[in-house]
Parts: sequence; C-alpha cells; structure tokens
Amino acid sequence: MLSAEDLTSFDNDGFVVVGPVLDTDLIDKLRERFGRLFRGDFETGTAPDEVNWLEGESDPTLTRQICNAWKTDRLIAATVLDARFGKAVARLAGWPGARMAQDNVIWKPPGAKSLGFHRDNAYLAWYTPQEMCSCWIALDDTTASGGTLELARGSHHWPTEADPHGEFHAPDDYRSTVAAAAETAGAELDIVALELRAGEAAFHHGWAWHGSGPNRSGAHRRALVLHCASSEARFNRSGFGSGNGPVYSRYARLCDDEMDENHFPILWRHDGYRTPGI
Ligand SMILES: O=C(O)CCC(=O)C(=O)O
Repeated sequence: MLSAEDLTSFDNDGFVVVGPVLDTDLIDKLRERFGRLFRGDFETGTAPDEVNWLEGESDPTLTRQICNAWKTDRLIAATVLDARFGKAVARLAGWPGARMAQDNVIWKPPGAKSLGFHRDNAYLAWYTPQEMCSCWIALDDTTASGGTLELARGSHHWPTEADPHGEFHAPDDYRSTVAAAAETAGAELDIVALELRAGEAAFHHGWAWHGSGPNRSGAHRRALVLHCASSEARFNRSGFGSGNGPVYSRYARLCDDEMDENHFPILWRHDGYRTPGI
C-alpha cells in the first residue's frame, strides 16, 4: 500500500494520499450500510460506542458521525479490521503493530455543516503512548466545495498541547483553531483540501491538524476512517477524564492497564500476531 516516497511525504507533510484501497462493489455496499447505521439499524445488536446523529432525531444540518461501527456492522468490521491497513499505519507510525482505537463513520450530505480543525492525539491522554495514526477512506469522489478533509501541511511538527481545543461539530469558524495554532507555532498555514476519488485514502499523523468545511456541493461526502494506536498501547488512568477518555476508559480492567483486544483488536503485528476472532 505504501512506497518509500509515501513514507517520506508522510514524515514531511504529516499525511499521504494513496489508492485506490477499496473496490467499487465494496464501496456501494458500504454506502448502503451507512444508511442502515444512521437509521439506527444495528446488524449485530451491539450499539456503536458513539452515535452522534440519528435519522428522525438529529439536526439534519449537522454532519453525521458514528464511532466504532465495527462492533455493530459486519461489513464495516471486515473493512476497517483489514490487516493491510494495520500494517500500513504501523509502518508510518514506526510501531511494532497496530490496534483499532476507534473507527469513524462520517456522512456529510449536501448543505451539512463543518467539522472543526483538531489534532487526534490531543483527545487521547487516556492511553499511552498517546499516539494515533489514521486512515481516512473516501466513499464518494470528494471536492473542496463539497467539504472534503483538509490538512495543515507540516503541522504534526508544531508544539503539542495537553487537551483538545474548540468544537468538533459545526463550529462558527472551522479553521480558527488551526489558525491560532499556526500563529503560536510561528508557522505558515498551508491548508490542503484532499480531492480524492471514491476508494482512495489518506493516512494522517495524530498531531496533524485537520478538519473540513461545510458541504456546498450537491453531492454526498461519505468517509470511513480507521484511527489506530500502537499494538503496545496501555491505558493511562490519569487521563481518563480528558478528551474522549470518558467514553473509552469504560473498557479498562480493574486489575491492570491492558487494553482488552475485544474492544481494541490488534489488526497487524510484525510477528504475525492478529487478535483471534476478527
Ligand atoms: O471527515 C472529516 O471531515 C474529519 C475526519 C476526522 O476528523 C478524522 O479522520 O480524524
């Protein structure tokens, strides 16, 4: 999935575009699953960890988001738990292996509002090492006017902070956080809007600033995202109250800091190990 040039681009820019990584048949089927999920039709009977939008209940102008749909839908699971993605993120992040921390099902229909610029790692004080490497897979052709994913080139090199800033869903100015961070870092802000074909993907570094604007096009913008941690990650109890720790620390064990593979499965490890059952 990755060439030597891709690894260099990722190190320099904090992201790299690859693809295609999914075939057309699968993309069509995944789009159908998005419809089911946001209607609250949960195939396995297990609800996702975060349901931030449901048809008939939620504000239709918001971008739809569900996290950890792999627990709910077998086709989403078969896609995001694929060892190829685990191997790729582990290579990019320099980890011995990769585990699923969280998947993200994102649907921004025409007219839907923005998602604020943020850094994924800032939400993750609840585990250590506090690192994430993500793969954002476009399920529609994406455009700048259609609110595609935007990344601030080189921003993974800027100083880090302890906690997330700003609103994720529909902030007034979705780029205000990254503009302030660039100023603090004394860096030039170079925002790249990723215009991808359906099935193409972008990997991004956990400290890379990213977000997306409103969908001003007439086309739907769906994306399936894998957010991975190192296979060696452990819970960090002092961070349970920060970022999205209140949601995911519920899977901590009483006796130790191990991250249960039933909730954070290992997709790929250098020695050939992969969580049994996935
Ligand atoms: O799809 C988007 O606009 C944002 C996705 C995101 O925040 C992420 O992949 O980390």
